[in-house]
Amino acid sequence: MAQTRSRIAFHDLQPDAGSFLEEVLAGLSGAQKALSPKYFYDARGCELFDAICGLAEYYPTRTEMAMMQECAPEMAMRLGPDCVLIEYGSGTSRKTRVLIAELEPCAYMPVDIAGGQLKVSAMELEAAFPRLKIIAVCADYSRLLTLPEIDTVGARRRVIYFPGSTIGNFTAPEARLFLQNARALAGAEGAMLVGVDLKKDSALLHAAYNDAQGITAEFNLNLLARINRELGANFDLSAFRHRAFYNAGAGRIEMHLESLRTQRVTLGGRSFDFRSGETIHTENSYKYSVSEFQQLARSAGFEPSACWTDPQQWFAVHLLTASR
Ligand code: AVJ
Repeated sequence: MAQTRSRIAFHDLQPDAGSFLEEVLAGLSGAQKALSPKYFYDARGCELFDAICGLAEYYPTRTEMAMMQECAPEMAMRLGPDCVLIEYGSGTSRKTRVLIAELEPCAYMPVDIAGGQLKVSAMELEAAFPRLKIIAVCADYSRLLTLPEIDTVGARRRVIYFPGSTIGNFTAPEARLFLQNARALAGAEGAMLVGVDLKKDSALLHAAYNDAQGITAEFNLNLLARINRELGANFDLSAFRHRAFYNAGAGRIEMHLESLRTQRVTLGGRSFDFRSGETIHTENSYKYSVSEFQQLARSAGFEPSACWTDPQQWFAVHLLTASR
């Protein structure tokens, strides 16, 4: 019988439960309570986010997917042969498939904080691309400065794919630092493909984060359910509601969880008081015009070398190359 060898390597660099607790305690201790959106993605959170991506109101996923189907050949041509494709926040790797088919990278390195989904997606990808070498890394990419096995793949060029406008989770200074780190990791010949949601009519933005079915609300509230499950907190989910709005001055959607009454929550031997109407800030989703994002990229040591947008000007994909 023919021997089958898996071409998937899996590295677990995931932050431990202790750092989750510490971050949650610190986040609930400030004047404006806040939690990091990276903690949305437990198994239920991944499921809910996938459902969001299919919502009629949530235009980014299908818009960027259509752009990839149309523009991936040109992207691949510009990037050239013998690339290693690194993806931050790979999720289901659905958009990446289009790019992989055109680019034919010598290896694909998906990086995601959600280990379960990462494993499943890597196996599905292996079935779809039998010759592709896959090195999956479970990690918080916002803190990643090196990648395991990267020197063994023999690539001419490192390409970091960061679709979905996930970069919008960072404030401008955080995004600059993140891009600088990505620039350092990608090296001299490095390139980056970044999907960025464009500024647009605020009613459209509002609808995308306040869907009629309430899936986004469930996604937001699942963060409290996760903290109850994993950290033994006692959040009463019926006493919080989802709030999302466009903050035009800051150029971002903000998601919050609003306390519907005065209440006290206990967690890790500490207690946290909420006033009625007080919120926990759970996510920023910054929107950038093409020139705003290009300026940010330049400030981080990248040269904007191409940019694609959809016909409605809702979404942009930027190709950045390392400037010397
Ligand atoms: C995955 C961060 C790009 O900000 O649009 C979707 C997450 N939050 N609906 C976004 C999200 C609420 C999404 N990103």
